[in-house]
Amino acid sequence: SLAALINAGTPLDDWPAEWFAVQDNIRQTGLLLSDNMPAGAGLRAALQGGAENLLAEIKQSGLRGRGGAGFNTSLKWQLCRAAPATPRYVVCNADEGEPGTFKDRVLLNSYATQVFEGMALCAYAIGAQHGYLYLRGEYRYLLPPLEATLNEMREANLLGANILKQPDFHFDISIVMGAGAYICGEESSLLESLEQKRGVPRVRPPFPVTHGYLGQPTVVDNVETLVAATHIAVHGGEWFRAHGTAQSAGSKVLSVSGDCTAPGIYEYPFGISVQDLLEACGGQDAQAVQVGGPSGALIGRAEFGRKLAFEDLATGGSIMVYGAQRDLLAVVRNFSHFFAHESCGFCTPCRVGTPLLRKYIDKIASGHGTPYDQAEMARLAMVVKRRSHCGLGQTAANPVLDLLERFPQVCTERLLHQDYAPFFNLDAALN
Ligand code: L3W
Ligand code: SF4
Repeated sequence: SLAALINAGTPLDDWPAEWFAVQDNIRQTGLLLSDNMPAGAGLRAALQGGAENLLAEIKQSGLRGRGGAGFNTSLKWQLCRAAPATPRYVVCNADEGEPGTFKDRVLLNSYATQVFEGMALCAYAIGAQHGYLYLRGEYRYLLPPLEATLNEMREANLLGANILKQPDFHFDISIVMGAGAYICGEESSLLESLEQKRGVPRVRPPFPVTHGYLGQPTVVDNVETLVAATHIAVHGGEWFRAHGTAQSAGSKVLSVSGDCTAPGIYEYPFGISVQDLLEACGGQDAQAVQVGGPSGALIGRAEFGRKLAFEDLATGGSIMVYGAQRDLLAVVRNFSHFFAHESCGFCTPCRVGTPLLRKYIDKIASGHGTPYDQAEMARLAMVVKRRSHCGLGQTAANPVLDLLERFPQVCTERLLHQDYAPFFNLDAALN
C-alpha cells in the first residue's frame, strides 16, 4: 500500500510505475493540443528565418505569458536579448502549484518536445546557451520521461552543440526539481531556489530579463507560453493572432475541475465565456466558479457571461466549478488554510496576516464569529492585499474578499449577534 511504501522510506523511483500513469483526459483540443507537429519543426522554421525574424513573428502573434500575468512575450525576449551581460539563460517555470491547475502537467506529459523546443527557440532569440526546467516537486514522476525526451532531442541534434548544424547555436537544458513550495512558482523565488537558496521573492525591479539566474539576464516563461512559441515559429504570428480577442491572442489551455460532469483539459480561443465553458464541461448548474485558482476570482451566476481573456477574467488556466450544494465558506476556508501554510514568512503582512485570516474564517465557519470578526477579517484582508511583498500575499486574501463582496449572505448568516451588524461597516472595511 501507499502507506507501507512511505513508512518504509522507499525512494520514489522504486514505486510501481502504474501509480504514476496519470490519464491526461483531454476533452477539447485547439490550436496547440490538436497540432501533432514533428519534433524540430519549430527550430527548423526559425533557423531558416533567423533570430530577428523569429522575434518579429512572436511580436506579430501578440503572445502573452500564460502563467496568469500576461506580460508581452516578445517584449520580454527582446529586453533580455538587449541586456548587455552574458551569459543569458532561459528558465521554464514548470512549478505548477496553483490549486486546480494541471494543464502544464499535461503539456509536460504529452507535449514535452514542444516545451523544450520553445526553450531552444527562446535561447536562439536571446542568445542563451543554457536553460533550466524547474519542475514542481510533486511532478517528480515526470522526471524520467522528460530526461528521455531531452536525450532523444540531443540525439536528433535539436539540443547540444551546433543545433541543426548551425555553427553558432549551442544550447542545452537541465531539469531541476522543486521541493513542493508554492512560493517557488513566483519567478524570483524560483530563481533563488534554482541558485540553491531558500525560495524567497526578490525585490522587482530589477526584473529577471536583466538580473535573473545568478544575476544574469534571464527569460522565465510558463510551460504553455513556450509551447505556443513553438507553434508560432512553425505557423507564423498572423496564424496565432487570428484567434482570440483584441488583447488576448491565441488560445488558452484550461484545467477544469469540481462539480461538473466532464472535468479535464480544455483548449479554447481566448474570449470564450464562462457560461459556454460550463456548458461544455457539464457544469451548468454551478452557483459559482473560481477562475484562475484561489489567487484569481470567485464569481457567481450574474457574471457567467464574462469572458476568459486578459481584458476581462485573466486566468493561468484553473477553472473550479462549484455546484449548488457546495458550501462556499468551506471552500474559502480551505484556501485560507492553503495560503497561511504556503506563506514564505519573509514579510509581516502575509506571514502574520494569512494565519489571522485563517483564524477568522475558522471562527465564522464554526458558528462562533460575530459581525465584529467579519469586519476585522475584511479590514485585515485589505491590509494583506495591499501591503504584502509579493503576488502570493497580494492575492491570498482574494477568496475572502470575493466571498464578502459577491456572496455576503454565506458569511453573515452564520454570524452570532447579527443584530450588531449595522455597527460594523463592512463596506468601509473593504475600501
Ligand atoms: C521586464 C518589466 N519584465 C513585468 C515580467 C516579469 C514576469 C512577468 C509577469 O505573476 C501571476 C498572477 C497570477 N520589464 C516587467 C517585466 N515583467 N514587468 O512579466 O510579471 P508580473 O509581475 O505582472 O506577475 P508575476 O508576479 O510574475 C503573477 C499568477 O501569477 N499566480 C499563480 C500562478 C500559478 C501558475 C501555475 O500554477 N502554473 O502560473 C499567482 O499569483 O495569475 O497574475 O515574468 O518578470 N517592466
Ligand atoms: Fe513571502 Fe507572503 Fe511576503 Fe510573498 S507576500 S514574500 S509569500 S510572506
